[in-house]
Amino acid sequence: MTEIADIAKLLKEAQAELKAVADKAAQEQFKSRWLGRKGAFSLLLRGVKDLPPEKRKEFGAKANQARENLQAAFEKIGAAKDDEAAAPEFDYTLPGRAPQLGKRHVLTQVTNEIVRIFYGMGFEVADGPEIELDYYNFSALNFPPDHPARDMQDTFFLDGDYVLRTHTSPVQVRVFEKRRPPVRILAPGRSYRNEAINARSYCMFHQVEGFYADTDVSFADLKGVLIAFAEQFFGSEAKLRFRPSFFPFTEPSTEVDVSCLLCGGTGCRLCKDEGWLEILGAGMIDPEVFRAVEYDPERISGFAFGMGIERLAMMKYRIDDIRLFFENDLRFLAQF
Ligand code: 2NL
Repeated sequence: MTEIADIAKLLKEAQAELKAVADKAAQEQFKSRWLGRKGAFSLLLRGVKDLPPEKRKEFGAKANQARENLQAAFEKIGAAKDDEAAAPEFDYTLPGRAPQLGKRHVLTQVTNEIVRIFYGMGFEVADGPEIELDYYNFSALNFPPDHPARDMQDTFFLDGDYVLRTHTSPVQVRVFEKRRPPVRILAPGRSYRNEAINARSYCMFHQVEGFYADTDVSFADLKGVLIAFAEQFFGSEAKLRFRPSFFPFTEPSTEVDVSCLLCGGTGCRLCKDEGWLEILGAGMIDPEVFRAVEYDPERISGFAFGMGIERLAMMKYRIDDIRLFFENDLRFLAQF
C-alpha cells in the first residue's frame, strides 16, 4: 500500500463498511478497525517514513485527508444513532398506569390483628379440620346426645359421624389431647351453621376461640385478658361489660359487651340506644370438658372465649351486611 491510488481504494472500502454499521457493537468494531491507533489508516500513515522522500509529502497529506473524511462520516452516523436513543417511540411525558395491587381480605386483616394482640399475651395459634367428628364438635364439649344445645346450633350433618364444625372449639379439644398445661392457644378459622342467609347471618362465618389452661387460672385472669384485648383492638377508651350467660362447655359463662364505638355509651343508632355492643362469649372451662380429655379438674382450671370475626369487622368498619364479605366485589373489598 504505497500508491496514492491505494488511499482512495481504502477509503471506498471503509465507506462501504460504514454504511452497514447498524448498532453500537458494529460502531465500536468499525472504529478500531479503521480509525483506532492500530486501525488501517494509522498503519498507512506509519508507512510514510519508508517511502522515497519525494513521495512522502503528497502521500501523507492525502492519507491524512482521507482519514479525516472517514472520521467525520463516522461521527455523523454516531450522532444520528444517539438521537434515536434519546427519542424512543413512546412518550415519557404521559401519566403512568398504576399496576393493580392485591391486598389481604378484610377478614384476614382483622384475624391477623386479633392474632397479633393475643400473641403479645403469650398465645399460640392452632388449627384443625373443618369437617369434624361429632365427638370433637359436641360430645367432648359436654353436649349430651339429647341436649337441647345441639339444636341451638343449626348443624350441617354429613355422612357417618361427621359434621361441618359449628365453632372452632374442636381445635381446642384436639390441642388438649396432645398437650399438657400450661397451654395458651388461639384457634381462628371457618365455622358453619345451617341458618337462613340474610344481612346478619350466613351459612359460613369465621370464629376465633382462645383458651388458657393451667393451675390456678381464675375468672379475674379471663377479665384481664379480654380487657387488654379490647383496649388494643377498639382503643384505650373501650370499656367491657360482663353479663351472666350459659354455654354447655363453660361454667360460669358470660357474654361480653363493649361500650358503643360510635357514642361511647350514651346511646345511638348503632347500639340501638343501649350504649353497649355484644362482642364475645366466654367462661371458665367446664370440669366435664377437662374430664373428657383426661385433665384433672381438681388441679387444672382454665378459661375460654369465642368471638365472631365478621361481627368484629362489621363493628370496626360499620358494615351493615355480612354477605358483602363473601361476594368478592372488588369495589367493596378494595376499601380496606
Ligand atoms: C361465642 C361463644 C365461646 C368457648 C367459646 C370453649 C372451648 C373449649 C372449652 C370451653 Cl375447648 N370453651 N370455647 C367458650 C365460651 C364461649 O364462644 O359466642 N362465640 C361466637
